[in-house]
Amino acid sequence: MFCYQCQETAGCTGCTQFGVCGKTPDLSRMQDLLVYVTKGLSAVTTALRAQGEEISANVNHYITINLFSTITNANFDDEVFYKRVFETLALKNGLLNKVADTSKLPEAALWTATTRDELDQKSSTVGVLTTENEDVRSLRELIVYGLKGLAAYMKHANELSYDNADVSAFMQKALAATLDDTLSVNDLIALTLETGKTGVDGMALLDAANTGTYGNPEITKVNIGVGNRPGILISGHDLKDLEQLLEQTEGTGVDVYTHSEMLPAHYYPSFKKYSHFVGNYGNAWWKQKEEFESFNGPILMTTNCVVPPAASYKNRLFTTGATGITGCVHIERDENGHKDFSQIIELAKTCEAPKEIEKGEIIGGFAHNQVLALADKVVDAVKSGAIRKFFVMAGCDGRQKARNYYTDFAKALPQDTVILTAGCAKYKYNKLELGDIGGIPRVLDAGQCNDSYSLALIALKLKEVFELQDINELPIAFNIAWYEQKAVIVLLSLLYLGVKNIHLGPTLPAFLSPNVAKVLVENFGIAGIGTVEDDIKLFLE
Ligand code: SF4
Ligand code: SF3
Repeated sequence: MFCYQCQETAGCTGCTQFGVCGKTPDLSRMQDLLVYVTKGLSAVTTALRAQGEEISANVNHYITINLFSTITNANFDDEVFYKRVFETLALKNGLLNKVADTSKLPEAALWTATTRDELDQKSSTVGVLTTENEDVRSLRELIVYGLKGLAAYMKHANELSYDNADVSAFMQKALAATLDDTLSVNDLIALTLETGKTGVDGMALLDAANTGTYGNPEITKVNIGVGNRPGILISGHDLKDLEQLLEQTEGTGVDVYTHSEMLPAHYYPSFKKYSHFVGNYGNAWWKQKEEFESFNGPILMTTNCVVPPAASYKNRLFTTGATGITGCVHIERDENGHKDFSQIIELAKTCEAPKEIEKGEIIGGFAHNQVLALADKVVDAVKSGAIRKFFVMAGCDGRQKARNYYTDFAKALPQDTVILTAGCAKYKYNKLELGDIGGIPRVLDAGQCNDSYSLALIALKLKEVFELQDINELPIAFNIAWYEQKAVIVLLSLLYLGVKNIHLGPTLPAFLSPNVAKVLVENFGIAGIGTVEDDIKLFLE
């Protein structure tokens, strides 16, 4: 196996024996094969679009979920990947005979198989390292990882009946392009930026889907303690799953708690009407082994990040959507999108209430609509000098010790600075007592990682208010933490929006070759992190 798609990749170069995340070599190669056949299908759909054919939403959505399933910590169930490879081949074979000229199609579009043995054999020959030139490989993977992140966001929007066929068409064109040996490094750099542009479109779509369905996030205090009834813990990013769970648990005597990236659901008006929606339990994804243990009740994983569970709570762990764990019950949607969570609810009734691990409240809900409602106050604070600088610290959290940098950084920032956050990165500092500036909390949480879009909108609005030409003239610094591929699409989107000098940590991606890293450094001022002291000095210069 060879995988270097996430920040925790072994030795900061690549997982070759076993995934640090728990991915086995067999699973890794079957995920490689799924990406390969998805690229093949995308080459076919792209050729058909060029002939003027329309591609159905079903095919678009199928491709989206394929990519999403291969995101770090989404799916550890080998069988899912065999099944999806066969289904992808069947979809592709059905479309292939409509292509007028198949001679220009890549091998991935023409290859097919009918037995598991054939899949096993092929899977060892289609991994990342099959691209020999390290710069081409680096750019291809940068694009594919960005597309994986985008796919996750599109899937959530699709669940809420929001769609954008142009985004799907681009995703498939870009996937097909990663098979094209005639593209130069410069072509691939251009495609990388176009991926960022489409990332903005995808996040805008998801923002419209979430706010259009559940209302605009508003300032909310979220309880981090527990009640005395049994509970279900829901994690991941899928708000539609949460909605269905809240509806089905109402009046059953079972409470619902959020974990990790589901925390921001509390900020949406639509979910406030549920009195059994008690609060948020625990922290970011990587603490799940201890927190799922002490929660006592069932856990529903709607998306990444799930980690292979301990035997002690495995029978309480359920997956749905793109997630999967061998041996855990997976809840499927029916043809109308309905999911039946009754077995989770029945199990919850037999469980003890969650063990209290902390008490108190955290505050959030500072997505674009809420912050813009406070715009006058914010602008005045900037003009008067009460706020000297904003620090965008969005992104992911992770288990590496080096990430304590972000807690130390937040603590060391001067009192006249404000942190803008989104994603599970927030857990490194959202429970610190950092105070407020004239009533504006010093940590403004916009929501999930996809709500980084909100932070970009806020920056664009401030640029307009202060009548600046360039977003980089604003008193905003970007110190982003990344872990998995959703952070890659957030990063590419920010680059597309013209944001310069983004610092990325705790380490730079292993998939950036020295030459590709150089392009990012020279053109966008991308940098890693140093010591807290040096970095704060640098940012405040
Ligand atoms: Fe390694 Fe990350 Fe790939 Fe898992 S996802 S195998 S930890 S690089
Ligand atoms: Fe976290 Fe996985 Fe990335 Fe949505 S839950 S940000 S790491």
